[in-house]
Amino acid sequence: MTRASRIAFALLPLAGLATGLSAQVGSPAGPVPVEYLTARRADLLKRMGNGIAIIRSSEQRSIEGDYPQDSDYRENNDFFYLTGLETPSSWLVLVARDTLAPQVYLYLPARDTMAERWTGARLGPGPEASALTGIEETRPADQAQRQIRGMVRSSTVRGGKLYLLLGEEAVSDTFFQQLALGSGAGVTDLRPSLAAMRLVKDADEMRRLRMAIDITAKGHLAAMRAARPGAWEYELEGAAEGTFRSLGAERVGYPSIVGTGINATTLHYDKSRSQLQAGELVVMDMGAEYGFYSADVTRTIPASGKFSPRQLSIYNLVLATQQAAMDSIRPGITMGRLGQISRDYMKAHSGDLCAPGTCDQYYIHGLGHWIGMDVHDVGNYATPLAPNMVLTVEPGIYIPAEKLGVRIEDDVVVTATGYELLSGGAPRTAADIEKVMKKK
Ligand SMILES: [Mn+2]
Repeated sequence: MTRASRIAFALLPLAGLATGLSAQVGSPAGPVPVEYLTARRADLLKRMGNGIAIIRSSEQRSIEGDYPQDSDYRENNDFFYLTGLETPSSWLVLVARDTLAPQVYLYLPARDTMAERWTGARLGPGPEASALTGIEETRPADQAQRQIRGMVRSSTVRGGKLYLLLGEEAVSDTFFQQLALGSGAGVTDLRPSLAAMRLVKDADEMRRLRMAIDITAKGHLAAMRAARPGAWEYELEGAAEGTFRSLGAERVGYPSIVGTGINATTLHYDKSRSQLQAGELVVMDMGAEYGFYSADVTRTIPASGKFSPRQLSIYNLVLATQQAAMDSIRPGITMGRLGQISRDYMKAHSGDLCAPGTCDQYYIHGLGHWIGMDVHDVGNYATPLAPNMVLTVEPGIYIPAEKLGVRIEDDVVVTATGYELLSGGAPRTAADIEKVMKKK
C-alpha cells in the first residue's frame, strides 16, 4: 500500500460513498449558483467573438512528491470561475460563433467505483454535473483530446480563433502545442479576457471575499490575544490559522507571515521560528481562503501589548499614509496614482522621524494589489478603478538597523463614490490593538 492510499484509507468515512453532487457542494461556501456560472461563460463567449477556447482543470497532486497540505486538491482558478467544479483531469470547451448560438462542452473523468473507495466520490459526466454547472453537454474525459482536435479544426476552418490559457504549463504542453500547430490560425491568449472579468467581482464572489476577510479578521484577533513576550511566532500563526479553519476556511491564501523584531523587516518572512521579546514589534500578514477567495490582511502589534513612543510615531505615520491612500479611492483613479499619493503623503509627514532623510526611503514596496481567487489576483494594474474591484492598501516602513518593521494592510472594495473597508473587523489603530491585547 502506498503512503497516499494508506492516508486515503484512513480518511474514508465508513458510512459509504456520497453522491457526486454532495462531494462537490462539500465546501462550507456552498456551490457557485448556476446563474453566475452561466453569466460568466456568456460574457467570455461574447469577448471571444468567433473562436474556440480550451480550459483545462488542475491535475491531482502527489502526496509523495508535491507535499500538498493533507489531501488538498486546488482547482485551477479559471476552470473554477467558469464551472464551479473541483474536478481533476477535466476540460471545458467554449465555442463562440458569429451568428449561431454558442456551444459549451464539459469533459469529466468517468466515475470509478474502486478508486472512489480510496479517495471519495467523484463527479462524472451526466445530469448531476449539468445541474451544478448549467452545462448540458457533459462527456467522458477520455474522449476529450480527440474531440477537441476535431472541434478546433472545424472552428478555425470557419475563421475562428484558437484561445488557450498561455501560461507556462500550456507552452510546454504537447497536446496544446499540437493544437496550436494544427490550427493554422495561431493562438490567442485567453488570459487577458478572463483577467478583465475576474477583476470586477460579481455578487457571489463578493459574498466569498467578505467571508474570507471576516474570518481573517477573527484570526488576527486570536493571534493578538496569543501574543506576549516569550511566545513563539508559530503560536501566533497557529492561533490565527486554527481560527481560519474553525470558521470554514479551506486553507490559507498564502503562507502566513509572523515576524518579530528583525524578522518584521523581512517582507515575506514565513518561517515563524523566533520567540517574541519584550519591546519588539510583530508584523502579522495572514489571510484565509474561503470558497476559493483569499483575504490579505496585515497587522503590526507590540509583543508586550504596548507601543513605545518611537514605535507609536512610526505606526501612526503608516496608518495615516494608508488612510490618505484610502481616502483617494474612487472610480477612475489608477493604482499607480494611489501609490504616488501614499508615497507623497509619507514623505510630507515624516517630520524628523527618519532624519536625515524621510520615511518613504523605508517604504520599499508598492501600495497594494488586486485580491480574489489569487491573493495577488489577475488584472491589469493600469485599469482605472471601478465598482466591485477589490484591492489591498498596505503601506509599510521597515528599518532593519532598528529591528523595526510596520505594515498595515487592509482590503477594500471600490464603490460608486469611494470605497468600503472590508477588513475593519481586525483593529487598526494602536489604541484599539492595545485594548485587545490588554483584555486577553
Ligand atoms: Mn498583500
